[in-house]
Amino acid sequence: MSHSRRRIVRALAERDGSVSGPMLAEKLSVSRAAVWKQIEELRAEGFEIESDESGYRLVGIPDRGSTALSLGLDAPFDVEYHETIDSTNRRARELAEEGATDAVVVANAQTAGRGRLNRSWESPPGGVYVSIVCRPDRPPAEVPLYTLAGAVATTRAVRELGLDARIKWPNDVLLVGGGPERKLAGILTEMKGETDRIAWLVIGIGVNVDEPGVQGATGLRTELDDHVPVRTFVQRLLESFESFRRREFESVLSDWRDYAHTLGQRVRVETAGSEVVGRAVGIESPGALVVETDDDTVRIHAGDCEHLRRASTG
Ligand code: BT5
Repeated sequence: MSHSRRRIVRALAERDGSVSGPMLAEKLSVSRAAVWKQIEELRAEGFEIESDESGYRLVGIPDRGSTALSLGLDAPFDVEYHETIDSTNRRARELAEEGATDAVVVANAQTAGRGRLNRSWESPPGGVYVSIVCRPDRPPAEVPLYTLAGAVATTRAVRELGLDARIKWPNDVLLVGGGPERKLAGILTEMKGETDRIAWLVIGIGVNVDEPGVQGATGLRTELDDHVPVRTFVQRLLESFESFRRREFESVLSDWRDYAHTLGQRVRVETAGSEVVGRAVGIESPGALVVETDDDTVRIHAGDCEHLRRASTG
């Protein structure tokens, strides 16, 4: 099934030229008929595979599908792909409850995508909707660091496409050049905690490709005016997230600061039941925004942030 499909496509991808059916069958210890069947299924997934008397040759990899997203991915995630799903976070939570770890759910469209605080996330077809399941052996208080890591990983992947992406605290990825702020991506982190450690964590990332029809939003295709290499984009995002897990996780804070759009701005932050207005001056572990108000310095752990206008630097 899909495991041998992945091995076949890997064997084809490793070769510039063609690979014969018998050679593939021997390499994978399966029958030639099984190879042929898997090649047909790969074609149905969108892989372009030419065949002639010398064998099979891979000439095109699709942007979507679990086999395509797994091919060449340098991170240990098991990818589950859906053309359409209600919510990748909902499915990821289900997998987490079943015991999964290092799993990723990816969809082309969502019918009930969710934002924070039960808001909805518009998820038209052709977007990037990704939810990562992991089980860090860390205290629940550190969860915000993982949200920041999701934002940094997303920002980095967008910047590699040549766009000047910036982060608005805590979890929005914006494009700010050439006009007003435009929201490109958002992150929804959900978790189950035990007293002293995280049981599971789901980091859900939505990146618009086309404009989703939400005021103030934009998409990669709109900004790039070009084909968006969705497969490599998702892979770079996952690899970048993985690199934080391998490093000292606190390093995410300095990367976040490098990409932050919020720092140095006058902000209004709405928290549960109150509002803080002041100048955003820093971020502290595990993700608190430090705001200087007229008469105090406050640390905000959760809320909605609005950029008012650039603070004067004088
Ligand atoms: C977020 O919430 O920004 C988190 C969005 C997370 C979506 C991903 S997609 C994969 C995974 N599966 C899910 O079901 N969810 C996650 P928040 O900061 O609360 O922002 C939500 C607000 O952004 C909405 O109230 C709208 O105003 C606006 N919005 C909705 N859809 C949008 C879109 N596609 N692009 C930009 N803004 C949007």
